[in-house]
Amino acid sequence: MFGNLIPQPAVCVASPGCFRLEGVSCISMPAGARHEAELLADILTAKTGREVHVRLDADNLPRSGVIVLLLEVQEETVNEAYSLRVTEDRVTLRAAAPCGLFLGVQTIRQLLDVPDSETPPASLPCLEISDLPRFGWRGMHLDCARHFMPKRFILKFLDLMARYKFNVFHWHLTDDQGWRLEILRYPRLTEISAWREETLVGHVDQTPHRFDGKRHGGYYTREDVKEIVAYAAARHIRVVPEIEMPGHTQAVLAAYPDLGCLPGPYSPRKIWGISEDVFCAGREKTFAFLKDVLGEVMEMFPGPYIHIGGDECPKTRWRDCPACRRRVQEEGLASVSELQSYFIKRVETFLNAHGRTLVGWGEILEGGLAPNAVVMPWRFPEDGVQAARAGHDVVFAPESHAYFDLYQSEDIQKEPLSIGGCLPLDKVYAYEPVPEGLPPECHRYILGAQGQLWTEYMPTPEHVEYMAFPRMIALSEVLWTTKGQRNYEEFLTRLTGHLPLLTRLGVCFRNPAQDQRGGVDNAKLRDGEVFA
Ligand code: TNX
Repeated sequence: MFGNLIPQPAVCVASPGCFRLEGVSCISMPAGARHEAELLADILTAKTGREVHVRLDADNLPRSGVIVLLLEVQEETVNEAYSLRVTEDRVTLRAAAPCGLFLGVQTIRQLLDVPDSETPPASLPCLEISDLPRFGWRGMHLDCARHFMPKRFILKFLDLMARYKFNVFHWHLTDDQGWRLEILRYPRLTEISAWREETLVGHVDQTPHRFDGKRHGGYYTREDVKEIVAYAAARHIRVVPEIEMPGHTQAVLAAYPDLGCLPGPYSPRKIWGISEDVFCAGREKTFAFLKDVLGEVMEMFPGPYIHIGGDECPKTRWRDCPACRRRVQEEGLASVSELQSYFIKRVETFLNAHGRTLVGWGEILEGGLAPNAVVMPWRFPEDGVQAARAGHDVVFAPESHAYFDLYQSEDIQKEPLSIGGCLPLDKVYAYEPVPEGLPPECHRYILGAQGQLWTEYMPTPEHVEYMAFPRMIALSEVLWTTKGQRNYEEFLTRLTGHLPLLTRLGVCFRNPAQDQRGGVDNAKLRDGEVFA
């Protein structure tokens, strides 16, 4: 263990002395790393109040007060690896790719933001770090369908992700309760599907249901998406949009009832849980709509992965639908249940033809996996074992260890209303993504894992932060640091050093030191009120 770094680097050797920022005259950078160098310059300027210049040439550098960034292609290139050497005269950050430099800059940023007790202010301790992540997919999911989250919060969230070296933002944009993405060809998605008349108050299990009587909604324009995707890219975070199908689509049917099995009318759902109203798998209209929508999604999101949901799709409507039954016959399927995999495979063919990879929740295994799909198991780790054994990439999103909508303590009277269950910090930290029983030759298919923020019971950004922090900080170490290096007690010590930083950043976190929330009036939350 060294200092307060989270996630802990692979190798870190400390030595006496420090590098003082006040003497920094310049940052030397290679062509291709201007962005990372400027980012570091901004960080240093903010710390010292003095402007730091970046320069391209590495010749005639002063003897001291220099920060050097280097891009060096090594034999076995790991893009996210970096090394950092701090001496009293010079800081040298090396990587094979700009994203490695970016991650190294995050380490420097954290050394300054969360200093250990021995390092004087505005200086870096002398050390040598050699670092690389354990997993390549270190994700955070955010549900903006159940509750719309403003753009400024998405940007703040991305920034926090970057500080803890997350690199995938899984953006849940559509669900029964709302559609959040502007689609030019289907304006009713944002006129109708993006707005619900009112929202359930209290837990869905408490009956009779009560409602708030307030219209809720919102959506992201193409301009918003462009800004968010660029903001993420500048932080080496990949955005994976999720467009749900065939289930979790009631809000779409409100605008385009022709896409359902029944004539409707439908409206965006006001309560939580699973709607039986799903896309009709029999009519061609559904697939034409999805091609158009996914076509626009691909224009907005340049990354390789498109998440199509695929979870929790009841087959009730399909059973009684003449079009669905005809499809079952024509395709020679055994039953309407097989329409699920028929649906996903058809959408995959379309996405693959456009050079994209389909990602879906564990249920896409039902009835046979689409040939090139990435599977995201959430209920059963065995889903991941099955998929990896069949040569499919897997990203775990386990309900058991990474659902941040669960309570953070057993003492639920002291916690804001949540969906239920309990996921305390130590359990997140103890998570092991590679399932037992997976043959070693299949380990390479485990791309990584991610934390989930389902927002049925999180109406505001502050509430999301409360549920995410510090659990996502624990997850960051699970995904970055080797298993053998993890130690919970020692992690808690480092985490304590991060709490003042979170406060400075305006993050409404749950303080793990006490069994109560840090700084916000709990009673308000229990009454379903929003955070201040
Ligand atoms: C299950 S996980 C869902 C979501 C809910 C979540 C609540 C998954 C793929 N589907 O629709 O929001 O549980 O924890």
